[in-house]
Amino acid sequence: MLVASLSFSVGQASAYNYPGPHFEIQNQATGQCLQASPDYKPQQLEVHDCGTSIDQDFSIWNTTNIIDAAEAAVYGGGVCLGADSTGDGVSVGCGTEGGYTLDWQYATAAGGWTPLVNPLDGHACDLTVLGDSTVACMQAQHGSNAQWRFIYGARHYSQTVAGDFTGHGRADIMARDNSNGNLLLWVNNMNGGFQAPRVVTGGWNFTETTVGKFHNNGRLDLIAKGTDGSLYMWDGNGDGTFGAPHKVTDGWNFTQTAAADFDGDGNVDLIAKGVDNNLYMWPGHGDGTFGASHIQTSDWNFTGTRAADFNNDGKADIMARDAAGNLNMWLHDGGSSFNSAAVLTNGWSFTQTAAADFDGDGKVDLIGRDDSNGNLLMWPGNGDGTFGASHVQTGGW
Ligand SMILES: [Ca+2]
Ligand SMILES: [Ca+2]
Ligand SMILES: [Ca+2]
Repeated sequence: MLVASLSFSVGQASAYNYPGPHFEIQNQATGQCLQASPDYKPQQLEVHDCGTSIDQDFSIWNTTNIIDAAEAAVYGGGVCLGADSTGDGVSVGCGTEGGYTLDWQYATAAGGWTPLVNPLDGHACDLTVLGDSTVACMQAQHGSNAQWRFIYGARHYSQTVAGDFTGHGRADIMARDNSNGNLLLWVNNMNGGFQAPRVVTGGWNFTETTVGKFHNNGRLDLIAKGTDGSLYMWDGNGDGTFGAPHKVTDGWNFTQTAAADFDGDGNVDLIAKGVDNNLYMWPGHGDGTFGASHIQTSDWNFTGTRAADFNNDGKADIMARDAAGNLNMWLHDGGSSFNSAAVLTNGWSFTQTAAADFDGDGKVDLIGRDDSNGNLLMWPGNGDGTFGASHVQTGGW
């Protein structure tokens, strides 16, 4: 039986009116966050990597409603998280079309792991992941699979990517400013820091933002998924600016898009996870186009997939987080596949990760956002698939 209404009464909620604090809702077991699918009205909740979508940015509205902040600008009242929209126990959604009650209750202090509680009967109404990407609100579910938390704080940036966009030998950082939708570029200042950000373009309502030298001309290009579901490419000019977008393909129903040369032919390829949980690879042609995909591996139960040559053997390696919170690395086996995963570290509570050489020593480094405080950290690469101790690059990410 699905719960029809939940009362939202987090302690400080009454202090806020929309647009109050923005946050994401993260599952403890998977590390993934809820997203209000833009494809359904009323909204269906889906599960994706934290910080990867503008539709993961929720807000509190007049103390009782949690709304999709991204949709609020379009629909005024926003999209709430609420009761069952289909009656099939698989999806959870609510909105103006269904007349659902919009009340929620969040029982413990903000940031803690807890089930969501139904105030009508006192039972926990836990948002539980069913399958790969849908969510059910069910009673009497407990354990880490049912534990969720709000990631509060200065979640200012999303779509974080990195690479040497300006051709000066050290990696720059690019990310979306969630407050206004601008895509910003922080150029490496060659001294351990970055220049003040410059606006690359406005209206960056794209997801799956990925960078790669897809044209073999030494310039980094951008790839991203539009709100129409198509995948687009912006050819890089090599100076931090880009040409007009052109479509790569329709219907990019994939997540965790990453780019690197996986088959060793010198052309940058794409990998991404399908809704069937397979990890696919599209071989690049070196001219901004790609060949037909093949399944690289099945059962890709990982998040935050990133790719780069982490051990300096000239072959692209893969990094991703497993459901237990371990950060794993698959080193390229030199053929067309990968060695078995090695655990780099456990307790990986970082998102917005990007891999590039920031300090110019020829070894790929890593940046990532600490979800507990919004700091962006940097781990210098050792060039052998391991990393040195992290330092805080900046706060308020
Ligand atoms: Ca290739
Ligand atoms: Ca490698
Ligand atoms: Ca480095």
